[in-house]
Amino acid sequence: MALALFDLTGRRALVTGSSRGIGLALARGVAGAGATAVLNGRDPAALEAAAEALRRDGLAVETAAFDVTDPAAVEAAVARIEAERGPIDILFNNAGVNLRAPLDEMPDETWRAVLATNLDSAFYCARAVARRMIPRRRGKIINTCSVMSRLARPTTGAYATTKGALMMLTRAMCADWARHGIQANAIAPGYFATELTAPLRADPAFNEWLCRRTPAGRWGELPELMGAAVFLASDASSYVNGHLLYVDGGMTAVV
Ligand code: GCO
Repeated sequence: MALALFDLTGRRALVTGSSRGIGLALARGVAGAGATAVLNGRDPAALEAAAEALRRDGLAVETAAFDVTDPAAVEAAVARIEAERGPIDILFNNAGVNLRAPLDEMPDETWRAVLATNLDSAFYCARAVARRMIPRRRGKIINTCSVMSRLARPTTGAYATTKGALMMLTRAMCADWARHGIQANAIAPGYFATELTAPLRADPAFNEWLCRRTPAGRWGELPELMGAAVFLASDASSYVNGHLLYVDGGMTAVV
């Protein structure tokens, strides 16, 4: 009985920013639990390559290339997916960039780019999908937050600000949409081995600090995010709303 709660068979999950990294891991996780994963990014070729990798593992996957920072493109893409393929039962707002600079050196365009990709996109995508979930009286929205929803470090001011805001947007989605049968929650990763963190992993001093600062004593591996994704995307979390689930090796539990 309990395992059936995690079964995503027949569900469609749109995962923004999923041609690589955390987004692709989230997509692989929910597809592995039976969902059809819809991969999103701006580069159709990169999307197709990622989709092929999942298909080779026998997973159900579709692609939808659109710019999540463009509200008109988001609305058109969501409408097209629902019209041509079926309802979006699960939305992962995962698209994100981290452009690092001290705040006093950060150009306007860098600040705007990080806020648009990490925060505006989550609002645009959630609004478009929730408008269609509300009449169905069911839906799952999972936002990719971060340990930086609560913690900052030098040069990550724009990124940390968006992840803190995304934590509050998750709670606001709960406030507005829980009554409609929608659960909006967040996964807050710690430090994982991805392209986005490659420069950090290449720095011996940062590596040494990270392994000391993290109780698990190591970087996270992408498959370690899949369980949280399936849990928050499934009926197993039907009474969980507005929650930030840290997957961080214990980092936010200690000083
Ligand atoms: C950094 C890292 C972090 C991680 C992740 C941690 O510059 O400190 O890029 O931001 O990417 O967000 O959860």
